[in-house]
Amino acid sequence: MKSDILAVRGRQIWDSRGRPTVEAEVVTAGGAVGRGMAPAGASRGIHEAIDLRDGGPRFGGYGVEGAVAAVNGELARAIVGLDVRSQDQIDARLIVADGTTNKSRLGGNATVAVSMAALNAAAHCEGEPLWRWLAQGAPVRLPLPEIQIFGGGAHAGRRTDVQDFMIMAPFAGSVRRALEITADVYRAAGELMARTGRLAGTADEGGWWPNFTSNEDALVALTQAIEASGHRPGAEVFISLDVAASELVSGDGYRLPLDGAQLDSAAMVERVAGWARDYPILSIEDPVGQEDEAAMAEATRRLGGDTQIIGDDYLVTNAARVEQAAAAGACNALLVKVNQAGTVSEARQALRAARAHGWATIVSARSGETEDVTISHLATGWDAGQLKVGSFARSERMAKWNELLRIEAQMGEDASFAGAGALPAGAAARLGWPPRA
Ligand code: 2PG
Ligand code: MG
Repeated sequence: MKSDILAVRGRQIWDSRGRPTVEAEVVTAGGAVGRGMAPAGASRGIHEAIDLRDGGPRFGGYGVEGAVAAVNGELARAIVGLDVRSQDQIDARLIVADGTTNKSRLGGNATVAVSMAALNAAAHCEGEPLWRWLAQGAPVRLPLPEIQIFGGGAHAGRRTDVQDFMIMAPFAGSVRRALEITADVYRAAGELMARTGRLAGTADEGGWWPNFTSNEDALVALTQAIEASGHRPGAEVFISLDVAASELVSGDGYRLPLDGAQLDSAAMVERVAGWARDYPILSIEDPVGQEDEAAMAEATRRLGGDTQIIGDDYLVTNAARVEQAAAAGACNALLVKVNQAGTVSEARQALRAARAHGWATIVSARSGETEDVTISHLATGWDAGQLKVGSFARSERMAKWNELLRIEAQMGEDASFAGAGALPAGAAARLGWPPRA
């Protein structure tokens, strides 16, 4: 059959940090080709699929020769001959071929590249844009972007303790408008940094390098930048934080060097709650560490009624972990990173589990990225509601935002923007959503 997988090819390419990564191509008997490129995290969860590296002296140990060999050998043999449109079956074969619970033998970077390549080949085979192939005729919305303005934490030499200072424009009405608003805020923030003698370049994901005296100082600057851009903070533009608190764990508490603070779990929740009270914050990711479930539940109880509480390192795009979190009352939103799971199908299962609990879902890039735009299609075709890709600079980021503009154009008159409707119910209600008839 034309849709049968004929060949799988793997090669080493380079990511946005200049480190090696895995690219895979899947070719069908009918000549359809799909490509997938593995991204890489810097602030990784302990339960993520393993990013297999060669170690040793070459490329600082970041080599991926082993993972590439797995693509060309065992993984290729596992899926050649399958119908490229049967993603579940393909991914099941990849999982069995690896044989471990965390893809540590052949590498989550190898399996995710092959899985995404097969997905793209299936859409090509059907002659459809990927988002439409994924939607299978169901109505889907363009995602609300979550875009970084200052990048800190593990992505900027730990110059702030909080990792991502982002914005959201839930009332923008379209992706096109949301990106225009973001461009205004990003520019205003850069000008503010220059004017105050704090401009020091950009961080790993393209956000302005954070030159601040405290974490709160960054919140003040971001609120000022939103104001200076001409868009109203707390009315049109809101702040979204990724605290990435697993990176701050020290002893049995949290160390925030920039604030000169050592906090226990309760005080950490208190600190984040204080920021949420004093600034127009609509969303908070990983407010506490991945192993601090009781504190995650407490943060959700305190803040989740009107704020999105996202689990990233804590949930690692894993359906079973979503179930466990829901039972514990922790989180009301899931970050979906395909490479945390290692296959497209497992990531989709996690998304479905989150949705079944009424949670919001945010498809996300990693801090190490490539020009691969698959996630723009996943966020749309899966109707995830939100997309997080880092900042508004550097082409590995802009490629994803620009792809959303193309998808918006393909939808034409039917284009619908998720906006405030993408948020968990309490956060949406705070914004007056849904509007009363
Ligand atoms: C995160 C991501 C993206 P990393 O923590 O959400 O910002 O970072 O890819 O380094 O895990
Ligand atoms: Mg995160």
